[in-house]
Amino acid sequence: MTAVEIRKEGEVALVKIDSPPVNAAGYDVRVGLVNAIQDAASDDAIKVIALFAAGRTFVAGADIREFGQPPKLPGLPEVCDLLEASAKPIVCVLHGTTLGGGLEIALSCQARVGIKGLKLGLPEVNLGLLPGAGGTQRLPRLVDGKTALTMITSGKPISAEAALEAGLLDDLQDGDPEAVALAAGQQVLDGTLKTRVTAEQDNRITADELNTFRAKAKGELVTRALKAAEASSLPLSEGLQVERDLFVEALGSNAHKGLKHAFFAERAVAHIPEAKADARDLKSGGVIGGGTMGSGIATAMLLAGMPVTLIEMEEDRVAFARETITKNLGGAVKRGKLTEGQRDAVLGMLTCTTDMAALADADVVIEAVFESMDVKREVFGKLDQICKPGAVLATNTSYLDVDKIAATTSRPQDVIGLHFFSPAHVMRLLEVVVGKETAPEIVATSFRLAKKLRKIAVRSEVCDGFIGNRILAHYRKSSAYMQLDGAPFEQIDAALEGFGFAMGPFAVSDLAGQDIGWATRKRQAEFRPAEERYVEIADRVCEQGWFGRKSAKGFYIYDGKTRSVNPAVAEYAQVEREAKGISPRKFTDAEIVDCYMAAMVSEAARVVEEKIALRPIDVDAVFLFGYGFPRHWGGPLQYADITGLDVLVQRIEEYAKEDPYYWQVPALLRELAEAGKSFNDLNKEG
Ligand code: T1G
Repeated sequence: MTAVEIRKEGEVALVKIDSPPVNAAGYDVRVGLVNAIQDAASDDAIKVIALFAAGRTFVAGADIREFGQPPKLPGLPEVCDLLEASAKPIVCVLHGTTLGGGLEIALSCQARVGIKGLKLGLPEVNLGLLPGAGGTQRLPRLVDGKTALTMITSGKPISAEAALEAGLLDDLQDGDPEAVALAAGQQVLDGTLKTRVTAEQDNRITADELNTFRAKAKGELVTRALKAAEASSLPLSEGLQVERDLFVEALGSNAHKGLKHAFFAERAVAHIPEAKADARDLKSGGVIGGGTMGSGIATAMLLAGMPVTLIEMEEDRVAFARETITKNLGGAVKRGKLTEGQRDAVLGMLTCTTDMAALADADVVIEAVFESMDVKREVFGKLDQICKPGAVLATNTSYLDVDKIAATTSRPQDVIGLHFFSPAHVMRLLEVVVGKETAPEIVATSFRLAKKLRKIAVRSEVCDGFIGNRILAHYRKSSAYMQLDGAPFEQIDAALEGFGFAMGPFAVSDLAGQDIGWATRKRQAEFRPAEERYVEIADRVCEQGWFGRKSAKGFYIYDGKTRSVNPAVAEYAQVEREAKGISPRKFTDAEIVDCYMAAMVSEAARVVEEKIALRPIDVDAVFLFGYGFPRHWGGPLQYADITGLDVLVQRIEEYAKEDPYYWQVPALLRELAEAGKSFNDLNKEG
């Protein structure tokens, strides 16, 4: 199949791009476009060219997979220049999600016709880039400055209606792209559809608009995009050169590497060994437990259009669950995601009861009760009796052994872990924990459920804490060790927020509730190896009943919207240092980040080594979509590749001189470093 075809209808040359899945402007599409335009140009019978695409969307951008590869000419800028210079008018018909390089192709044509449902945008900043094929120069010549600058700096798409109003589209039609293209070609011929050469239009960004956007610009990415847009006041060829230089600069940035990796992480995790298994029906759902997690899971199912039966032990808990779900849906109304009418209709699909028999016909049942093995095994014993054959029986445990839970049923092959993250109707990550007996169809069905709930599902084997919490349990210790060794906890939080985390580890534990970590530490105390360092500061805090935000005091003191450091914490640290003969030392922010990240990478490497995660990119996805990992770093193992695996080995060996038990170089990390390979090489092996 050729990526670009040309068909001539009278005086109209129909040029069709057909390169699934999203007609990305890869090398074949670019060469195909050049050939087609030159063919039409040299055919005297042809008076107008109509460009459109097959499939679900017009060009959704440059081919992101080509970035970082040696450039293959013609590049997209050259293709756009050719389209703009065409002596015969080119009308471009846009449908689906016309983004980035796809919109730049359209901007270079002499007229644009949209098809209803179309979205148009320049999302390059989301990839740590900026439009690199004329978007920052040609867009301001077709629409007002504010619209242009908003699209370039926000990366957000606009609707077809807004594009028509802004003059980006010259017409908006309904129907099949090819038919619309032919009609548009004839309208150009009969003069009912006006054409114009973008290069001949004046730039419409004003100095005031530029200053306004500069004043509110956050971060290097937006500042760079604004610098390019500013050059649109120059003659087009000069402005294009300024844009190109800034684009090449961005292409080499770590932020681009991280954000590109994050883009593919979101998609790569769907490639699982069980993908081809027959997924089962998912019409209705059941939830056991109406606490924060259970109610959140029920809300996510309702928002996905699934009727839900929620079970609670007592009537007052039943009422509390319905109230919580109603509040969750109220939030969606406030965010404009749902109308009040839709909320009421969705609530109509909810049944809350104490009668477990009501779960008999549910296609999937998710247990979200108290995190105790005994309680969960009791629940699964009952589900085994009640649920219909073939129902998916899932546990939302965040730590416990899924195999042990499955073993209480006569159908362990139908049991799986579905680990949601709080709030479950908002957080995008879903860890799908596959037990020894879990059938491939149940895994495939769980990934289908995730897609239905608009979650990013990541496959995990069974281990204590699965992928995310296991790694968290390890690297969190490093922040406690640094605190005991002299770094004030507030400095640790600030250093990691500077690195890009939305919140530092101490603020996160205050938000989650210090009592949860305390209970875990107490549960683990009898199993803690003697050689493992243990920091008691957090225990001292909890002994005061200071559990964080929920008690307005933890490591921080919370007074309304303000937060201040709890001075008692530094005293507990000093007392423990003196007791253990530790002389405090100063840490730089960089040392704090290096240490924290080395701990995260260490355990992440072990999770890949032990095949708990399928690939390194799966670990990255877990942290990007469930643990607030800064997207521009692409995840802990992408960070490791950017930092250098040999550098991390050296760092861990350095730290091990002080604490050889906690700091051990994972075999996989050493192996890759010695072979000069990266974690991304393992992703490619897939
Ligand atoms: N390049 C390469 N592959 C792409 C791609 C792209 N631009 N867009 C999507 N794919 C793959 C994706 O990895 C997946 O593959 C499959 O297509 C389906 O995607 C010079 C520099 C278009 C809204 O940023 O936002 O142009 O996993 O699962 O949910 O100025 O894809 O099946 O193997 O996401 O329906 C600018 C990126 C590029 C748009 C469709 N463009 N794509 O969403 O499907 S930079 C973008 C999207 C640029 C120029 C610059 C979405 C979508 P696989 P999907 P979807």
